[in-house]
Amino acid sequence: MGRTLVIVKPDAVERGLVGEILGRLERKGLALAAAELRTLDADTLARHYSEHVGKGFYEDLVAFMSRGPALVAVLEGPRETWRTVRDLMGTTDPAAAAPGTIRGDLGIDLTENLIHGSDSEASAEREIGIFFPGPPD
Ligand code: 3AN
Repeated sequence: MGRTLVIVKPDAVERGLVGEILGRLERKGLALAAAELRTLDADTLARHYSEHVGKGFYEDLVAFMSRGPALVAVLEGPRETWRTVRDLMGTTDPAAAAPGTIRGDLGIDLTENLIHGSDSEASAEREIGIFFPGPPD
């Protein structure tokens, strides 16, 4: 069993795409293990995006990610769930993401790219710990 962290970002919530995006993950066969609509604060985002702190786009990224509620969720699947989610998401820049992926079908902007998914097993466990601290169910 593999778990990963997903954030349906504020742009997707504003556009009414939460159901579309979670639906794609669920139709693939992944299961929701936890989910909550939350407005993310700067401290939480600095932990989550620690590798991007100080980069040119970081301030814009935090302003965007905290401007309204996001849907934070844990998805479960049989194995390497993080990779399954990343494949369904498409590449970081929606303008270049393949048709058939979430970003390729639904987005065009590099910062407002709809969804976050952990990029490794280790990232998934680290990020789940940030957003859903406490013992696992
Ligand atoms: P991904 O979300 O595909 O894992 P990361 O972790 O490299 O991509 O980047 C985190 C977020 O930072 C992206 N989802 C995007 O919103 C934003 N981002 C990344 N690179 C850039 C960039 N060059 N310019 C603007 N925003 C960026």
